[in-house]
Amino acid sequence: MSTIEPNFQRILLVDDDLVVRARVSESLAQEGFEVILAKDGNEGIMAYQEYRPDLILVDAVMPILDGFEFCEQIKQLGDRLTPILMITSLDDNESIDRAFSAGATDYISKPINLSVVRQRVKNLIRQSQLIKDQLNELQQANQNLKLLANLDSLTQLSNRRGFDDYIQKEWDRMQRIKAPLSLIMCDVDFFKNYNDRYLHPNGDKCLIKVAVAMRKTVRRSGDLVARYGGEEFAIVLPNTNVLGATSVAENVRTAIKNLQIAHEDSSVCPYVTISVGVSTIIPSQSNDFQALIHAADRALYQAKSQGRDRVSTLIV
Ligand code: GH3
Ligand code: MG
Ligand code: MG
Repeated sequence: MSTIEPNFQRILLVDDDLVVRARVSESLAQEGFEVILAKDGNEGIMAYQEYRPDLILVDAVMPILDGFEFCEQIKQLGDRLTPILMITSLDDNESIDRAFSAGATDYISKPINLSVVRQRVKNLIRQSQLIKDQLNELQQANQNLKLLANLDSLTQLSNRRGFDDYIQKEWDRMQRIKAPLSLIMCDVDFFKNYNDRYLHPNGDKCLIKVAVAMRKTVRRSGDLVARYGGEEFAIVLPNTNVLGATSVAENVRTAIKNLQIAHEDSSVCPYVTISVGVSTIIPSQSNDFQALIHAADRALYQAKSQGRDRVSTLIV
């Protein structure tokens, strides 16, 4: 009948009564649970922190730290999930109310009926396992959403948001290790003409091919190729000096040209080409990554105005 795997479940039993501890723990151990014992609230808190149980059984009335205060402390430690089963005296309505308001999940009354304990424990563990599974699924879904939110749907590259997150992170990291951070900005030449001649859906296909070629060319782990917007791409190269970055930029420019995507309305080449701006900086506190973007943009503008299909470099 039972769907839970008792062997993997750990129960913390906090009770000052030696007889209760012995009877309950023996009964739960027979069900396959691992039982951790504590004889007062303080010991219970320490055992909780050490063993992280799947369920807590706690007596309401104990010396030093009672069951109600124990519950409150567990909640203060940030645990909202572990079920707490409080042991109260029979027909003590006030204790039952206090147990719930202190954060207990359920209660059982003394004198303890062992089969009631076993059933309640199994039910609560099953419920909490379901909640944990659902939380895990939610966390996974959230993570996937976050990844999607940083991804450009056309090219599957990082989008502007992913780029911003990444360059900020690498800016901070390079500042700490005092290493250069390089940025390459690429822009497809005469792309408006391309769309006009070959139509927008083919423009999209062209951008996908460009993106794939860039990703194939920029292979070092830590490098990030992003779609900066429209027909502009950005490549972040951490720990890369200006010589290295310029050589990557040249490789990318050549790779795109070598795709030989026909572009009859380009005045620089019969194929699709890109213009590329490169900039390198050793991050410091006196400026931020916008300075690097600005410099790479200026270099790109230079490459355009000097005739396109070329790389231009600017050191900040
Ligand atoms: P330049 O050589 O100076 O860069 O000229 P250009 O025509 O490439 O520059 P401009 O900025 O005038 O035009 C960019 C074009 O890119 C215009 C826009 O329609 C096109 N574009 C931007 N995003 C997309 C997209 O997602 N798909 C397609 N097919 N075209 C896009
Ligand atoms: Mg542009
Ligand atoms: Mg362009």
